[in-house]
Amino acid sequence: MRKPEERTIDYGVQEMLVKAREEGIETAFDRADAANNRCKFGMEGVCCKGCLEGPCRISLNGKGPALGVCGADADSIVARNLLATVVEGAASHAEHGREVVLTLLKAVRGQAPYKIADEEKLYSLASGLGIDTDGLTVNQVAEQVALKALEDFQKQEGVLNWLKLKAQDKTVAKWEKLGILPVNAHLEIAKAVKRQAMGCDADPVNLLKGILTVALVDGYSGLHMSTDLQDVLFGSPQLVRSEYKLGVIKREYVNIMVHGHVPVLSEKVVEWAQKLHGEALQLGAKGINVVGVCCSGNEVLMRRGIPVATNFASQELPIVTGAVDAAVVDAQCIMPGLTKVAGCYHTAVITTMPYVKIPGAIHIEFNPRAADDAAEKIVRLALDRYQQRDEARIRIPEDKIEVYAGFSTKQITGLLQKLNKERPLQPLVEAMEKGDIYGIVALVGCTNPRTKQDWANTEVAKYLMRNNVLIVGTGCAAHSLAKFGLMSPQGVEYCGSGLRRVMETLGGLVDLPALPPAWHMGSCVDNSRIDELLIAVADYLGVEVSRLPVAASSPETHHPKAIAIGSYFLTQGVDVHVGVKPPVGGSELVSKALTAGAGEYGLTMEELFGGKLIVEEDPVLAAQKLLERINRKRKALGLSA
Ligand code: CUV
Ligand code: SF4
Repeated sequence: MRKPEERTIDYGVQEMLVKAREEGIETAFDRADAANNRCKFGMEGVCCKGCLEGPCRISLNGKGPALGVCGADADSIVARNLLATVVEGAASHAEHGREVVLTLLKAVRGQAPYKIADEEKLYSLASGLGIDTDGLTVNQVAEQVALKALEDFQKQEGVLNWLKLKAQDKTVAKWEKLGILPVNAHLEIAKAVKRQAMGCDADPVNLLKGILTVALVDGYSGLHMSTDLQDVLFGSPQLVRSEYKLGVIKREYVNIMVHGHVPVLSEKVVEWAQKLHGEALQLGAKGINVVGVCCSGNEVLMRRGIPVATNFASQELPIVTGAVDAAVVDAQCIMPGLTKVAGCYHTAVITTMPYVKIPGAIHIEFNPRAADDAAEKIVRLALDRYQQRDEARIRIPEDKIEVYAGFSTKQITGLLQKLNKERPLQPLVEAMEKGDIYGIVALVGCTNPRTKQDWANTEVAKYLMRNNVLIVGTGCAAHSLAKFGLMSPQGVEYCGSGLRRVMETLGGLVDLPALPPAWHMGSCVDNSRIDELLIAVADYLGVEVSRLPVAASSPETHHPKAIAIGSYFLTQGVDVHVGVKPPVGGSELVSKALTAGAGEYGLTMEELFGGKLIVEEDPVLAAQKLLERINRKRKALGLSA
């Protein structure tokens, strides 16, 4: 059993782990310790459960079977398993995108209580999609945009509309030549599920191409479409101040924790928490306090400044404070363990989606049409549970910290326009050329109960900042950086002098001593914002994204979605680091295709796109490797090393 300080570097979480142990409550960290003896075949990706002839596993030391019963070898099995993983990630994101599309469509047809919040973004999408907006009302334009989005789940030929809308032409041409362009999200996902099934695709190279197609589905039908239409519905984020860590839970308030992903739900919960404020007062509370966890937390933080309690690995711990009255979830990254922990307190865990239920939770179905009804019920349930609190068991860590978030592309260009009205990217690019900003690294992904929470995420970021690398963060990794001050003006303490100077100059434009050196760009689907920023810089320089001195890093990965996002960045030629080993070691072909340099091993990612996968558990070594890659790309671009 690891000690609390070996499980997380977050003091509040450590304190709650101690409390949980005192009260005999098990958390994911305990279960991770108990599951420590992991199956080697699974770890290397050579276990196949594809049919009832198996499960088959390929020997790792050459002394056992080299083939499954059907004759599949390690290369096919590893590639098929990886495809299945990427499909899970892409399906999660594409379903997210589709839900948002349907919400928008219902909203503009008067069938759901949501309104257009960002008309400017709507019109820019419409024009990008080739929609003639002449004579159309705003709602009619939105309807056309939504229908274009829906086509990406329906059409039988052509290419995803959102890919054509968002990707760089030159890169698209590369994908076309390789034959990996996706037609429609559902079709590609179904095709991929079929091809990895027993008796279908056994060619590892062909399977790798299948992975790339699904990665593009993830990027466009998942990430980009979700962010774009969420911005239309709920507004594009702007710089916002808020707070992080378990100390944001307030004893005197009714506390509602929102967890999951799609803001269609969390936005309504926030709205109804405000509407029912008076009723909370009547119960003797000071109000209703909504706190976020994981990506739902990111969504409402970015647009509403709602504070964030914690991230993935410690999602059960807010409940251990004894002061969370309701935990409401939608989908993805929801630990079933939540209801076990909640069962030891007065907390209601509320599931909301017909296809995501958890034994022990209360199910209140949420759909866009009945959004107000459901959100009201959810908040009322929290008010109800508030009255059942056991005061004696409440203990809330005091620790909390200030953070600035809301770095959408709109926010960033708006800010830079104060320096250069006509060519806002000029100051940023100039700083990159001079080396004041040596490069940009996207610090993304998760935390994982197996590894020390927040440690690798923050260590990689700090090392890079010291070397003047600007960090842009999303997902639960962004939470890690925020929890440790890297997303506040004080974060410049960790910076090299060049980066510090740039952040101080930019901070001056918004009356802050400095801009945080790690920009919070949102949830996991908001990796699209990072993509958009990189494309803007690349277009400005007249090059492909693959040539920029940038990289992505996910030091504490856990979810298939993170693997899908990483694969998506690889298709753009961006180097991707992961700090938890993906299960591909059992196939030299697959691991080399991902990790070897151009010319080092047959066909590799680097050869095809210009970036590769870096697997490195040690955060300092990882940061050094990323710097070395950035250095290389700087040189190739003719920039100082
Ligand atoms: Ni979407 S995928 S843990 S970072 S929510 Fe956080 Fe977020 Fe899950 Fe990984
Ligand atoms: Fe074994 Fe082949 Fe069936 Fe997989 S698909 S379980 S390798 S027989």
